Parts: sequence; structure tokens; C-alpha cells
Amino acid sequence: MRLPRLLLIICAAIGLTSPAWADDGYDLWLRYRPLPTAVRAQLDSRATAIVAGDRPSPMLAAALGELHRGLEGLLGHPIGSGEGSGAILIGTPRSLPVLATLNLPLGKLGGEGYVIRSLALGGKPITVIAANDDRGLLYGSFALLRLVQTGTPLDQVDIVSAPKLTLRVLNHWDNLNGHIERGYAGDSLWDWWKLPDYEDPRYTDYARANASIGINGTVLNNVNAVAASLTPDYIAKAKALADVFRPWGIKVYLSARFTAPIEIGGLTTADPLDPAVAAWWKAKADEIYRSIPDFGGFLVKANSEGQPGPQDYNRTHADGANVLADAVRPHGGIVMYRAFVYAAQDSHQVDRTKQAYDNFKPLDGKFADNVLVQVKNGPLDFQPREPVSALIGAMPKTPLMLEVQITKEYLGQATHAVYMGALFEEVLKWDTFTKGRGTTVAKVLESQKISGIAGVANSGNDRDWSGSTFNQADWYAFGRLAWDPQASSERIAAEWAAMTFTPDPAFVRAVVAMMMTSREAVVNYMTPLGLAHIMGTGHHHGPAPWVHELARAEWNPVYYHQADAIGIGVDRTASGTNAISQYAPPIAKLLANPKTTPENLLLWFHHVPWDYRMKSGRILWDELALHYQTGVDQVVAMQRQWQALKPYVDEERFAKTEAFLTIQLHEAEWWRDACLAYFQTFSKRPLPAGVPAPAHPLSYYQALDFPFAPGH
Ligand code: BDP
Repeated sequence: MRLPRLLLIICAAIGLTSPAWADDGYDLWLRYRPLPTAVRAQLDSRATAIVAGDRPSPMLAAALGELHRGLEGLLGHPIGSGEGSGAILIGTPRSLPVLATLNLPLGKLGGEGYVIRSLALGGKPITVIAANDDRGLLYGSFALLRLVQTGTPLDQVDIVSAPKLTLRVLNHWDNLNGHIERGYAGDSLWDWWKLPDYEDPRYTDYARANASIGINGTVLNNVNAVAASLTPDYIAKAKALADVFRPWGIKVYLSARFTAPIEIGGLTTADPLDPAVAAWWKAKADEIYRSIPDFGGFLVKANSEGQPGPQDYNRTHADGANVLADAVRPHGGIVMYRAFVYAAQDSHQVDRTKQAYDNFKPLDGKFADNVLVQVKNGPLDFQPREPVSALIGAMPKTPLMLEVQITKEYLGQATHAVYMGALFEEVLKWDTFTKGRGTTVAKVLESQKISGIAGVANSGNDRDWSGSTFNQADWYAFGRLAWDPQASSERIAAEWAAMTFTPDPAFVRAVVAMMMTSREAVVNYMTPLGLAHIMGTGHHHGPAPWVHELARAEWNPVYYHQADAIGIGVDRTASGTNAISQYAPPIAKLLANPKTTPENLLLWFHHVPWDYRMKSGRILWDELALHYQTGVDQVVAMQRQWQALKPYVDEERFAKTEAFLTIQLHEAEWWRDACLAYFQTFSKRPLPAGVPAPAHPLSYYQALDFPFAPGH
């Protein structure tokens, strides 16, 4: 609603409006608040009209609606009421034939790419958004808004952009009862109970946010799936969501439970080679496609953490994937089959971090051509830092889909500001050497016939979607890196900060510096030098490196650090588990020797004596303790940086971040104190200068208990 100008003036005079100073975060990076006057005037003269062809499709209508909403918000008045003669032209060469005369480089852009160019037409300043398909126009519209929001003048724009990966998908670990596994931002966005009859308007805002960063698929339900998601009632609910998402270029996928043919199909087996099972999946797929003609396909977690799968019938994962792939193939669907499997073997015998590779590598070439094997970025499980999974690049005949976790299960959950973009970039730039030097993860993904990346979503029904303003940046960065896996996470952070707060360069510089240290901070105060998985049992909140009594070896943190009187870390060289042998030879060679292993992964690959000399000249124990301290210091610095930004940020979002940074600091200190108190029982060495003694005895930390930690 627009208040009459006079009323606005009166309200402002008596201090009733504070439009720039209240923000609950709902609008994410699509805030569209009025630009500074000088920038606005320039935009005004170029945006007196938005011109598109006749009878726009629902998708083009969505794009046009967003352009109006965005530009009018940024201008502070309706399009056309400003001065000037410039216009925005948006279309394909078919829908707007004048575009065909402009020699635009649309040739290699596919359906999703776009061109944005400023030029003069008939003496008037024009900004063109052109594409081969309405999907490109949708993404081009958001890109134009991004330019304006980040303060780029429209007079010299010349951008040609197309996504480098085909499937850019969120994985929601949402249960049908509304609880989100590893969700720290409220309950599920999907109100399954009221669907399909009630469609929460928020579904559209969810789709807008995703479209704005190029996400084009969403898996609605948890990988720990229940068969009920595939019943007619739930297909109808999924269809309602698919209908809302479609104009925004987002396809719906479902996680499939492997034993659905038994549980809801009345069969006595789910053996993938049984013809009745294959027929059941085919009929189920046909049924889904009748409701959702552009259904994306299935995501499958099988024979992992207690989920059923093909191995229960002595079949391979390829058999399991292919029966589903055959069912969706006639409709153009795909299967994303997760490689996150372990525990079929005794983890004492076979290092857990080797098991995905052991299971999947021998199956290279055995998967149907519409299957992607979805591989977590690390060989273990979404830790603050892991080496990249050796599987990536190791299955040249099988498209691999990278899976990263946007929600911070192991990285402080909702309240820790940890910019995940930096982690994602580190993964994407990791050199696998699988086809020689320079075969980065990004390049492995980009070179595949079907390519994709999945992110475990961090959105829920909290008012600000992600549980904190800075967590929104993780969602944003995921989308932007999915579009271009070789992009810089720092530049993405700058874009996000400008859109989310203000494009003022002084602000953006400072906030980006804070975000870029935040990832290393969490590594330092939780799991420095290659430590991993020493979090609390089950909920993964807080430190618990002492846990050793759980039934399976790999459930226990002691399995992952192996501290003893001699040293700490896991020997994954030939004298130990030999996990390094799974990597390409140039990497395996480096990792074989502690001296040539990157120090930030040292304890992942080696059991290192407490008095081992590090590159700094300090012994390992001192270095470890100082890393914990550095992590704490970095959070203190982030607090200071945030305080200095107060003049730029509305009170609501400022205060929430401020409070969360205080939580983060307390928890960083807790991590440092608990871990050092515990590891000191092995190292038997004093803490180096600069590291305070733990605030409490070890027994205090060991007694802490969190039965109601979220997300579990
Ligand atoms: C682990 C989570 C668990 C997930 C599992 C998975 O703790 O909740 O179900 O990964 O990815 O990180 O399947």
C-alpha cells in the first residue's frame, strides 16, 4: 500500500515512519528499498517503461511482475511516472522481433542464459533483456534487478550469462509432520496438512527467492523418506506446490523410499530386479507425471543409516538406481542416487571415509544414463573442513552430482555466523588431478553430460527464512555458485551484502571481510588442523570429543581423532587405513607424508606426535591450542566489526546479529575449553602462552546434556 505523499511527510515529521530502520528479514536479498537519490535519477531516465511482447507466458508474466515490483521499489514510484525516455525491452527474438535485429550473442546461451545490454534504439536509451526462452528472461530480470540493487548504473551494461550446471537443486530434509531434520529455522515451509486446498502465499516468495539465484529444482521431502510421500494424497499436495513453483522455473522432485512397493504397493518384495517391482515403480511414475507433467524425478538414500536399499536383496546400488531411472525415463525424469553410504562394513575394518568410494567406484558405467550419483563434498559428513571426497572425478562414466549442506548441522547451527560460500568455493576449487592438474571439482561437474549440484536447504518457516540474516547469505551463495561454480565467494558475499543491507562500499567492504574470516573461525574453534566429527552425539551441538561408548565404532568421536599418549589424528596412509590410495596419484603422494600434507588437513590423514614440529616452528600441541584460541579471537573481531556497522543496519537485524555473535563467542570459548581440557589429558602438556586455562574442569563439559537441541 502506498501512503499519500502528504501523509508520508506528516508521519516523517512526527517520527512515525522509519522505513529503513525496521526489517524482520522476510524480504531476504529482494528488499527493493528506494535507492539513494543520485542513483535513482539515473535509473529513472532509463526505466520509464518495460516493454514485452503480447500475451506473455506465466513465466514471463512472473518476470515482468518482479521487474515492476523491484524497480518501483528501488525508484520509490511507479514505472513511467519519472522523467526520461528510456525503456527496458524484454523478450526472445520471437516474442519481440526487434531483438532479432540487434545481433545479440544468444547462440550458445541455451534456454536459461540471457543477455543484458544497454544500447540506443531510435535515439532512446534502452536496456535489453534477451534470451532464447522465457527461463532466460526470468533469470535475466533478476540479474538486472541485482545490478540495480548493487548500485551498477544501467548505461553501460553488457552481460552474457548462462548457467554452467544443469541441475541446481535444493534438498529439503523436511518430514511430513513439519519437522525438519537438521533444520534450525523453524518448521517446514510446506504445510502438508493444509495442502493442496490452502496454498500459503509464502510458497511464491520461496520460489521468487530461488529463481533470483537460479535454483531450478527442489526436493520436497527428507532423504530419510517415508513411503506416504508417494501416495495419491501426497502427490496431490506436491502437485499444488509444483503449480506454484512452475512459473518461477522450479521443478519438484521427491525422495523415494526404496521399500515403497511393499509399504504402499502391497508387494512382498522391493527387489529391484523383480518385474513386479519394476512395474510398480513405472506405474507410480506414470501416476506422478499425470499430476505433475514436469516432475523432476527421484532422490534416493538407500542402504545408508538404516534405510532400506537394493543390498537388502543382494543387488547393487546400480540395480537400485536403474529400476527407478527406467520408470521416470519415458517422462524425461532423472534419479539422484546418493553415495552417502557406510556401516554396511565394520568401520573398525574399513575406515568409514572409504566406504562410499568402495561401494560406488566399482559400479562406474553400470548406471542408467538418467542417473546422477550424488556425492557429499567430503568423504565423511559435512564437517567444518574435510578433504574433498575421492569419488569426485573417479567415476568418469557416471555423472556425479555434488551435495553440500547449506544448513549448518556441524557448524554451529542457526546462531553461528559462518559464511558457507567460502566453504563451497574451497570444495569447488579443489584440484582432483583426476584428468591431470587443474581438474577442479567445478570442472569435473561442468564437463559432465548431465551436471548438477544439490544443497541441503537451510530454510524453514522462521520469519527470516534461515534463522539469521547471515544464514541467508549461505542460501544465496549456494545458488550463485550453482550457476557459476568458478565464481568468487567473496564477490558473491559483496553482492549479497549490498542487496541485503546497503550498497554503500564502506559497509560492503567491512561486512565481506567479516564473512570471509567467519569460515576459518569456525574451523579454528571447533576442528582445527583436520580434526572432525567431535560434536555432541545425535544433535551435533557443541563439543564432545570424549564420547567412546556408542555401539558402532563410527558413531564415536574418539574414532575420528584417535588421541593417545603419543599424539592425535587418524593414520589414513598405507600404514593405517590407506584412504589416501583412493585419491589420484599426485594427491595420494602428497598426502602420504605429513610434511607435504596441507596443515589444515594434517590430523585427517596422519596420527601426529604431540611434539611434532609444525611449519610455524611450534610443536603440534601448542599449535592446536593456539588455533582454538585464534578461533575465539576471530569471533571477538567479528563482534567488533559488526558494532562498527551499526549506523548502516536497521535496529532489528542489527540486534539479532549482535545477540547471535554473543552466543557464538560463548560457544567458541566452550569449544576451545572443552576440547583443550580433554586433549590435555593425553598430551600432558601445559597450554602455551596466550591460551587461558579452561573455565571449568573437564567433568563439567562432559556432564552437559542437550535433550532438546533442535533439528535432531
Ligand atoms: C547426516 C545427518 C543425518 C542425515 C544424513 C544424510 O546427521 O541427519 O540423514 O547425514 O545425509 O549428516 O543422509
